[in-house]
Amino acid sequence: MFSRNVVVQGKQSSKDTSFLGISLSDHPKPDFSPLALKGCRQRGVSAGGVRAQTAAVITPAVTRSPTDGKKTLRKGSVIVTGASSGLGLATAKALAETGKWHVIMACRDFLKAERAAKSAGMNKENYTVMHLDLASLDSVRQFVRNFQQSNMPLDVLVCNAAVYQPNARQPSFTADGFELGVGVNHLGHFLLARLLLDDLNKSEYPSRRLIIVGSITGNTNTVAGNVPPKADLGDLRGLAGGLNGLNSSAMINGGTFIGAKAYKDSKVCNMLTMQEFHRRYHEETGITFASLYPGCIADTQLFRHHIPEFRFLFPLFQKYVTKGFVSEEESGKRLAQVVSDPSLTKSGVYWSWNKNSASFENQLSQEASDPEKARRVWEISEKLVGLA
Ligand code: NDP
Ligand code: PMR
Repeated sequence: MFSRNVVVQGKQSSKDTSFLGISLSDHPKPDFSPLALKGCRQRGVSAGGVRAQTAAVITPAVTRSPTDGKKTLRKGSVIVTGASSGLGLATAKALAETGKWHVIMACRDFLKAERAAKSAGMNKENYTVMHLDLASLDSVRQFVRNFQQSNMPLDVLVCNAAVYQPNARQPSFTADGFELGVGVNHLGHFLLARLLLDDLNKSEYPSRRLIIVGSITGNTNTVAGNVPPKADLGDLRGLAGGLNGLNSSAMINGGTFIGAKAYKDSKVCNMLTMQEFHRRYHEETGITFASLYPGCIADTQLFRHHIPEFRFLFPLFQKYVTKGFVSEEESGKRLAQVVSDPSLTKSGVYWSWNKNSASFENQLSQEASDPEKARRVWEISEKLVGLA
């Protein structure tokens, strides 16, 4: 069902800094401008599915110099959702600074993203801001069309954006009527990733990756995951009912609305979705599917809806009590590693980092690694976003 013109996949050692013997530091200055790329390839995205390609012309990832025959790898092209602050911005900055990546910052607030990139010192030639509001499926589809029309290649997609409403007493909803936390964090990203899978598959880049940011707080096999309210998707009756709070609950398990639980449930969906992608598509596409817990970045805007006292005390608690605190900069380096490190090509993995900031494959909770639940979340989600 799934065909790819070129499959370039290799095993790398952890010390390797090159893909297939191609120097990553030998980049020609890439030109992703629409004019330069126009006509580089044809597109074949079907409604959320991936379909066999017909004579697609691909932006080559590797070119050989006509004079000395030396191979060079073009700049990688990576979409990062929610790159206007916190982890997303730090990751965009870390990748852009290498000079080896062009970052498409997929953000709902264009001006905020531009300002953030500027104040982070990102060089204009290393990023493009494109509008994406994950709280609207129309916006997700429009983003995909815009991206495809730009004719930029897609080598890595990072689903990072999130909302967290710990103090909301009543649910709020996306444009399509889904509870906001799960609607943005899971359903918007689910549609985005499905629609862009074909583009990832077309890329000739040596390592293509789809990364969905998870969290420790969705994993009940940890202390953090046992702080109430705990994640629990139950029998998915609320999700199956559309999370609209009218004829169904706004919560995945069908229970009463709790903002913090909606966020944690959405993170479980993120981690289940990554694994389901892996099971369905890794073997035939070679794409690496991964999730991660970047550490507790306790001073990001994720906590903007918490009371001021919490925002003051939480970073101190994480720094001095749990010692789980990481800076935005450090977390950005971690996610950038999952995007580009040649040693992190293993698919289906949930990455974490130890006290020395070394990455390791972490264990997910029973619920966050339940294949039957993952399949059902996938099937219900594709109905909700209009793919099935
Ligand atoms: P931030 O609030 O700093 O960043 C979230 C980003 O998501 C912002 O850019 C925000 O845009 C964007 N966003 C929110 N809603 C939408 C939407 N409807 N459409 C498009 N973009 C949207 O939080 P963090 O950086 O902390 O969070 C990033 C990721 O890290 C999340 O997936 C979170 O779950 C995860 N994470 C965070 C941890 C932490 O300790 N902070 C720990 C574990 C995981 P805008 O700037 O316009 O608001
Ligand atoms: Mg948690 C023991 C380690 C640990 C870690 C690594 C985190 C991470 N937290 C830990 C423990 C505890 N937290 C304990 C013992 C408590 C009770 C005092 C506690 C409380 C707490 C609150 C109220 N923690 C929180 C909150 C939030 O509102 C945050 C949250 O759940 O956001 C969804 C949060 C977090 N703790 C973390 C991390 C990473 C978060 C936030 C972000 C996230 O998971 O995305």
